[in-house]
Amino acid sequence: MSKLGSIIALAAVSLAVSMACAADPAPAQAGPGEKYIQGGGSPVGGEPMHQAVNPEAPPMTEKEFAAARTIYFDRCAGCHGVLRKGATGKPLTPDFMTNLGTEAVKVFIAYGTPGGMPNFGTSNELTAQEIDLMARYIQHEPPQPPEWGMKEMMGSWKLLVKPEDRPRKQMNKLNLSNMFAVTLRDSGEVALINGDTKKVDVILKTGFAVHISRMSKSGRYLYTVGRDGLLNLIDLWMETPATVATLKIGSDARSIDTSKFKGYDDKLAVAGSYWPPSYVIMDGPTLKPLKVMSTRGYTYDEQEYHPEPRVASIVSSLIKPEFVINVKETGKVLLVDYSDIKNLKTTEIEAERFLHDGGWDSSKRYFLVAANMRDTVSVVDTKEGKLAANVKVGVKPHPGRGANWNDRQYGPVWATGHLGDDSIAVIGTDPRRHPKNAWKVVRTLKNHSNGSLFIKTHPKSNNLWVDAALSSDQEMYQSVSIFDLRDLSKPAQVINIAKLADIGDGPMRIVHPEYNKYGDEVWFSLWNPKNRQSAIVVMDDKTRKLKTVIKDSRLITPTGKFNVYNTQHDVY
Ligand code: DHE
Repeated sequence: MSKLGSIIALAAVSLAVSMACAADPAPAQAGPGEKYIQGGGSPVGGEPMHQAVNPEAPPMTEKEFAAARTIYFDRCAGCHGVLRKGATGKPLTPDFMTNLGTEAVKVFIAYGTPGGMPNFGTSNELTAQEIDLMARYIQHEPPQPPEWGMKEMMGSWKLLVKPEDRPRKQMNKLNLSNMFAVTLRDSGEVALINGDTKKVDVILKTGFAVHISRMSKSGRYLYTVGRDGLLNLIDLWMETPATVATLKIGSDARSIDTSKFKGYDDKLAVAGSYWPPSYVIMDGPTLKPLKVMSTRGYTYDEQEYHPEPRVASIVSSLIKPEFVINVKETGKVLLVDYSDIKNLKTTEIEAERFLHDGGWDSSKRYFLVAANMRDTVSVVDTKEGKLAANVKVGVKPHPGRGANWNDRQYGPVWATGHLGDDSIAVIGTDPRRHPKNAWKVVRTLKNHSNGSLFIKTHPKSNNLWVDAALSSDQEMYQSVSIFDLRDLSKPAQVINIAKLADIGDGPMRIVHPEYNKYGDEVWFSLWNPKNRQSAIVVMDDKTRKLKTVIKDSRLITPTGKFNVYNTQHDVY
């Protein structure tokens, strides 16, 4: 095949290639959700790495190599993988790249591909000089970031307040169960906001671009995970809630949870890394690492070796002493039995590739997880320890933890929105009493746009709230759809939350609905870039009217919000 032929062929098969995850909420330039889903900005780029040279490739100075490496980890690694063996994007191995040659590779980088590769050149995201640098860089051997084993973890572990020096009872007057832990993404902090007074009680320093918060079973301890792999353990019982331990589990991470089976309350925690690809089981009250497990291995379908299968969502079973760990690139769900971690038993379930986020059904027996690049929701039966179904849904499902309700026509259901289209897939989840509907899309609702990230309802509510935070249209990403669960034949009411909040200028993406404990308020983040005013907008669930806007100059880039009670009890 000619060189041009190779280019065209590669363009045609390149279904979804590299992108940086938006570090601020400015409109995405690639297709809806493309920028987000491919990830990007990996903190791994900051790690020391050896310059690997390929004699077949055009030469690079040490300085050029270092500059290209930074660009790669900022913009490309999320999709092509740290080791460039391909993840959701194609492999960029030196043999293939040298065969294509510098000029051809430059064309791809500059113009993108119809399959989703962004046009880094014509969009002015990279200069001609940077494109030349990158075209040469990917013809060399990929440098490997350092591993991170028990020795490094123990070296990073800080037990700031020992369990015996902590309070025996709650020392503050806060209504902890209605508190919200709010991710302040770009300041690397978590705000603890009082759900009753709507005041910011405490702001705590956490890991870089902190991602999610999860609760211990008792509701006393809050755990956060930074993208740089730094975990914080926060004791909510202290006079002023404070971090009592930290641990670095790797250099790139997204997920964390705690043991919730009877008898294991507040005993263990588990966190998953993107790099090194692994998960770690820790002592819950101290974060002392107990066991590190690699997720490197073979893809479930083609049984090809993958060197960096990243750990995506993790949930904790209530019916067994098990963590449910989702491995993205191999498409496997691991049910890890933590009752005997010296003799660890793991059930490895073949699900679907590129597992991302998901949540429990209302019975907490089935876990539904989006395999977003395969337009599928995998359903795992955690009681039987096997795959219940792979359900085909819309384009790039993204549920967060999803939404459960008892549908008047179809019985218990769980729903997800989509990044790639404006549909909302409603899936039947009760094989015992509604076998005909189980693991089928029983309804498809119409969201106001594509680009949806999160969807939420509450057992006490009749409403379903859906964002479109990654739509490319400002009116859309500032709006949410609200469906009446008593009559889903009615179209959604669409409300522009950013206009309602009226806080000034900026792109102001409206993201992540989260209910308060009582199910009568829905909180949204008004996510502006870090140099602009952001806010939390509180809506009255019943009237669908604005209740209040929480404005505080310390609320920098708020994104995820985790109500203590709802997170503790997996209410969604
Ligand atoms: Fe997330 C959950 C990964 C970008 C906000 N995100 C998750 C989970 C994973 C993940 C694996 C599930 C964790 C769990 O349940 O254990 N997120 C990633 C990425 O890889 C990605 C695409 C790119 C990246 O480089 O990180 C990414 N995520 C984002 C954002 O840009 C968001 C919108 C803003 C932010 O704060 O970074 C974002 N992700 C969230 C939120 C959740 C989440 C709010 C938890 C949802 C919930 O209700 O549980």
